[in-house]
Amino acid sequence: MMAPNYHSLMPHNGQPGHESTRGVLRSTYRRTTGNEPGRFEVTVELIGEQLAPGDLLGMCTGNAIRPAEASTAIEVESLATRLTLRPEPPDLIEGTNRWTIPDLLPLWPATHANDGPVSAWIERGDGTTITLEVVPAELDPAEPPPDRPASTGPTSRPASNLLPRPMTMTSEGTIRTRTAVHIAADPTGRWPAVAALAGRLGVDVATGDTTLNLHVAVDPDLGDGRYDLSIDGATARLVASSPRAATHGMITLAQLVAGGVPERVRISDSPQYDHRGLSVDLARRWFEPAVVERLIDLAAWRRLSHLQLHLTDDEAWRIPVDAFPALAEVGGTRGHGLAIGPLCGSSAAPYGRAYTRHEIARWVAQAEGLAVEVVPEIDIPGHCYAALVAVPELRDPDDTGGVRSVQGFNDNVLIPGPATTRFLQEAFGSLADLFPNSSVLHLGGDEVPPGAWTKSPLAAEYGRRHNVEPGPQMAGYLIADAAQAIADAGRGWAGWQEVAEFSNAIEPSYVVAWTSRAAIGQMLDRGHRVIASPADAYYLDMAVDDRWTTPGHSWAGSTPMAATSDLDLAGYRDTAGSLLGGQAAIWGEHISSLEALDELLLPRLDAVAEALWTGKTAGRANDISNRSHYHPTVLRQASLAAEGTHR
Ligand code: TNX
Repeated sequence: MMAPNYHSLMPHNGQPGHESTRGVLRSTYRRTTGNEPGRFEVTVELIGEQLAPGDLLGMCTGNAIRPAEASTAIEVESLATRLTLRPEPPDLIEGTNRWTIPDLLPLWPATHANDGPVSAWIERGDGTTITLEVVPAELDPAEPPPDRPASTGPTSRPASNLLPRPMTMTSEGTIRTRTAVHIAADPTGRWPAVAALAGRLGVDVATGDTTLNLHVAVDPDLGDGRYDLSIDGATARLVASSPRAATHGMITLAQLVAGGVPERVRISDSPQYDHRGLSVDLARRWFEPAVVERLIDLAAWRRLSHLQLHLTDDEAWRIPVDAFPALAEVGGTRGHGLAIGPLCGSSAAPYGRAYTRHEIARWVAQAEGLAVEVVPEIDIPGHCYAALVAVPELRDPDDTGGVRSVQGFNDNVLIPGPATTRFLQEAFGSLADLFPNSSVLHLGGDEVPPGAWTKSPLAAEYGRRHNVEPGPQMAGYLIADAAQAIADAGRGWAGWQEVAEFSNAIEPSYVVAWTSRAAIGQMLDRGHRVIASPADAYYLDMAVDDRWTTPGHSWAGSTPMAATSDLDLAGYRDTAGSLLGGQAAIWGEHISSLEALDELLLPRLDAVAEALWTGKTAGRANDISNRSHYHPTVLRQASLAAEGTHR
């Protein structure tokens, strides 16, 4: 089977198609001592043409940066991670093709190259733009090379590659490398979806030198989530407590085929936690729908149970809502001259779009067939810059707040009132329609900027009518409206941990503890059902180490494999059984390519999958990393990796 060419599925800066790259931007970062941010120096060089008076430089950086007073540039405009500069003095760049700008200050110290410029363009006086190729920022002085080169393969061959490891397994006899699975009996009808999954991941379960006849049976008495798989010569028997558990058993069988099927196998298996999730940010970056399909496959292959899709944020709105077509049309695409300008690594050219109904329906069907529940998220009441630009009537034109979110967006909150209530009903109603199989819809609720709603006349009026002080507690009213809209659609609601600040007539299905490991215990103590997604262990957008060239965030520290694999959920006091499980999260700010996505996602996602399925953690980092090499990533097929097993 041919590996799909995922390389073509991600737009790269500097080659967006409708403008050719006619210049390059290089930058260096010098650290200062202590906690003071250092300085970036940026040099723009046009190729084959001169800079002209009136030219502006636009760029997106990982960390927000601003020019110091002594620089050769003055800020014309900025928003979050976007900065537009003009030369100072204005004639500085006349008659030259180079412009060097020293003394650009990041708002906090840069730790990785991707904190610096990641996209850039020149805006000309006539309204046209020149897209610049951006060379990753260099550190000056350069970092010494690493002590040992990064490992490129497994350090030892694991006895079994299965991932996650089943709870109990014994095997013996010769290993058969090319096995075809033939269905003798399958009342669940689940095998075709699993066989198709294996095929997409490069594992051939349909042809081979030997045939395995698979008999499937369902026995609800087996207990929650359990399946038993036995192989004896040419016969495989799978007894599962439910069709979902049967799917898990079939995926285990497909993994056995990928790595080689022993003559005799006994597996008895069930998950420790019901919620084994991955959350993906589809707003900050644009991923082709096929990349999302691949992520569904990768999650299913690791027997994850949930895939959360973060579909809206300040930077984009990615789903159709009939009553507000502008959300998708305006909120889905950003670019120079559009209502939403370049942000978060995109350049001057139009970037991204909303997903279509048809694309979303494909994800829903695919996930359903593979026992993965999709948890779609619309993030309110903060993180709403894109929605507010697309639907200006949701703003308060007289709001003088100027309140800034952590990510640098001003007044990015919904204003409570009748227009917003209708908006929430329509938006969450559409979300429910788009994801008919999702039992829980996620309403976000995170990171409302302090000071929100204190300077808005409309919020004040709402406050008078509802007897609430204009200020942070208004988030609770907006969350309640959204929760009601979700309940009206017959679904449960979930939110980030901030929603626990507000009492709500409708209990959340769960809250996601995210700021730190400590938050997990705090949310349990408050009596909530909790999903553990602590940034210092399960946020896979955190860089794996402190090296300058390593991609990722560092606000929760760097998170090496062991930090992820050692998180022991059994260590939390949970007498009520309220800790439903955990969730890895990959935020999009630093996902500049599918290579970066792979580098951040794996093998740490495997550590999360293993811990949540088995409940076993500490000291497993090496073992999991070794096994991980045999499993598919976004860009790597499982079968190619498995060939290495039988050299
Ligand atoms: C915090 S997690 C956020 C996201 C960022 C992420 C980056 C959460 C509820 N809010 O908006 O993308 O950190 O790590």
